[in-house]
Amino acid sequence: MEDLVEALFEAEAVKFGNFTLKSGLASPIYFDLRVIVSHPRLMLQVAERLWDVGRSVCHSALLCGVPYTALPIATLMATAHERPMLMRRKEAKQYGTARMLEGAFAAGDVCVVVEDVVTSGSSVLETADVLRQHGLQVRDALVLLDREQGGREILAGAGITLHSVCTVSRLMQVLLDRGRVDRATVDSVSAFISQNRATSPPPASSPAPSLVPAPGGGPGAVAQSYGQRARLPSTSAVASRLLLLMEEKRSNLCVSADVRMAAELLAVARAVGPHVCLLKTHVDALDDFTADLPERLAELARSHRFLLLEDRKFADIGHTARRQYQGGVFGIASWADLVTAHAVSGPGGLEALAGVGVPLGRGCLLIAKMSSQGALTTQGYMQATVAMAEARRDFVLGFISTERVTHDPSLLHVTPGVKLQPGGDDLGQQYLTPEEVVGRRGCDVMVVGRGVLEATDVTAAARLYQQAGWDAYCGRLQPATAS
Ligand code: 5BU
Repeated sequence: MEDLVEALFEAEAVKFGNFTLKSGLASPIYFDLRVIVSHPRLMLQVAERLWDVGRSVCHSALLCGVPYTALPIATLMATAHERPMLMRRKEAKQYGTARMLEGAFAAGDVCVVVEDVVTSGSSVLETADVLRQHGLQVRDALVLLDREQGGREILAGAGITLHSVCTVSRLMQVLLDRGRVDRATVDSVSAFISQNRATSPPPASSPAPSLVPAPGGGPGAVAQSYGQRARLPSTSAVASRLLLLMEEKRSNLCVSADVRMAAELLAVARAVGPHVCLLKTHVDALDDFTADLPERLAELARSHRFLLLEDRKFADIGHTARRQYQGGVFGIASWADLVTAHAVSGPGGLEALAGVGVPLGRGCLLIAKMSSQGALTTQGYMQATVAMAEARRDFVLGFISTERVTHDPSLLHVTPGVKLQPGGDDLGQQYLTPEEVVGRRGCDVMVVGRGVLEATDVTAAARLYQQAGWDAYCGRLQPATAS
């Protein structure tokens, strides 16, 4: 294995310096395993080492490489050991059979996923999802390099065991022992890895999460101010806009303006405008939506400095979701700063929404854990949602969730089901208090609908919630950063 590590270094499949990752994070280490196609002996070595770690699970399984880098690697493994292979397409063909998966298989067959590098596990999950949608069983994934940034745990949450040839720590030790890197480089890589771990949520049976610092000892999201988080390099432009606005207005309150008439909606926007960072709408529930309403709402949003969140909960296949976002009578993309979407339809739906939203500077909150009783948003689902968000950080600024699903300070947690009196309604809604949501659970924005709307004085109620949310936030900050 030591020789393989050195050969990867010589082929420049491992590099050190300052790199900006797909996620926007600045990293001192970069892996580019694509280069190994130019080094046939190295490719064979990689395939053999992967077979060695996966021998016990591969001997009777189909193999599928994550496109594109792992495709030739999986091919070498399959031919050398006479195992049948499957090929996953990244895009369905536009002609002939529109298949996403090529090769012969039957429902119930076991397939092992092969990948070059795993960070959060999202690319393995994407391929595993396609395989599972075709009735295949995916229980194991083989990877050459585990970056030790939470991928193993996230995959475990989705029922997949990760078998790795090498971890980044091991790789750094080998390169240090062989005089290829110095101690300072090893230290900067290990600091980066521990500060940028995608964390998995606690198991379903554990009590409500308490506030813990980020793994590795760095300041987690809950210990940093909104303003500090707005300025992190990994925070997207739209998330920064919201975080700065929250800091400036001293508000982590989103009022859910669930009313029947457009005039009522405008009146609520006017009444709560000074106290909120977000105004949430359900325009499809209005009795009298008209084309001029969005511009009138946008005007109020500009003058009171809040963002508009249309709680559309997109959940369809990409082709349909794109139309729903861009077109129709509501033309949501043209006015809503943020939208909500379910992860249930897989990455294609999100991809389509991002294709419309990103060029317009819009953002999306993925629904990780709903507030309603009996919601089917289970731990495995929540973890897969995090992985999906991480793969589209240019569009996804965080989650709708009743608990934190990641410690990453650049992702926001927006929580519905909030009232000063805990309890619920007769249709399964469950309420938590601002102190529980923001103070104890470490969520960032609280969504309040009826708690404000049913008050006799809507403005006074919004002010009360604003204060309660802000007190809970200040209480959770370290004394040094409390404002
Ligand atoms: P309430 O009146 O505070 O219960 O309103 C809550 C709002 O948040 C309402 O518009 C819901 O559609 C929305 N919501 C929610 O309550 N729970 C969820 O899990 C999601 C959205 Br997602």
